[in-house]
Amino acid sequence: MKLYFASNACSLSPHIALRESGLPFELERVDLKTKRTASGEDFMVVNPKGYVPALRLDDGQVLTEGAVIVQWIADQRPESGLMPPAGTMARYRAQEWLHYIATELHKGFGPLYSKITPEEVKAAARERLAARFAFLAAAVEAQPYLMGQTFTVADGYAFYTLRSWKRAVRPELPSPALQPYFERILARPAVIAALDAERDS
Ligand SMILES: N[C@@H](CCC(=O)N[C@@H](CS)C(=O)NCC(=O)O)C(=O)O
Repeated sequence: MKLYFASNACSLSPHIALRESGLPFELERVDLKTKRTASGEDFMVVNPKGYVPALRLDDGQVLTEGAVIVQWIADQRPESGLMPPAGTMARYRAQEWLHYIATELHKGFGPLYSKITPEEVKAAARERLAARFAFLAAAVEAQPYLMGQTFTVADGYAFYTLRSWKRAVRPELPSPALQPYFERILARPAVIAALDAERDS
């Protein structure tokens, strides 16, 4: 199995999921500007959508869309608890988080990364993101992880968006309750190893 990734990109979420799962995998760095991979592959052939993450499975298929890739990874190791069992209400709750993180948080950063976004649009995007993060903060105020006591792939994805806030907006997180949550995830050995492996050499 091979994960196509870029440093500081949302591919960090499946990267964390893979390390948390203990599944064997390889990493392939993608240059998102040139769409070439470190080993010289044309990334547009791997994933015609042109973006990371993409996961090449052992049978050669390529799976895309981060919120789906992490569920596939979790389902390979059900005993890891990275995702509740399919068909349970808890599974839908975890999917509810994944979808919220993908559509309200991750994609909410879009305007901040564009050179042509007017400053007032960027300010509105930051304000909207802060309001969306407040909902995340309320969920982790009284429990260590989004789903309760157990780390799930939703926390790995949420961690990526918190890191994005620190990089694209300011070092202080939008709600104080998010800081211990961020640090709890940052201290996980799988997360430390993923960040280490993604560092540009
Ligand atoms: N819908 C995709 C979006 C993935 C995405 O936004 N990837 C960004 C990095 S975080 C990317 O590769 N952008 C480069 C590009 O679009 O050219 C998903 O949820 O996985």
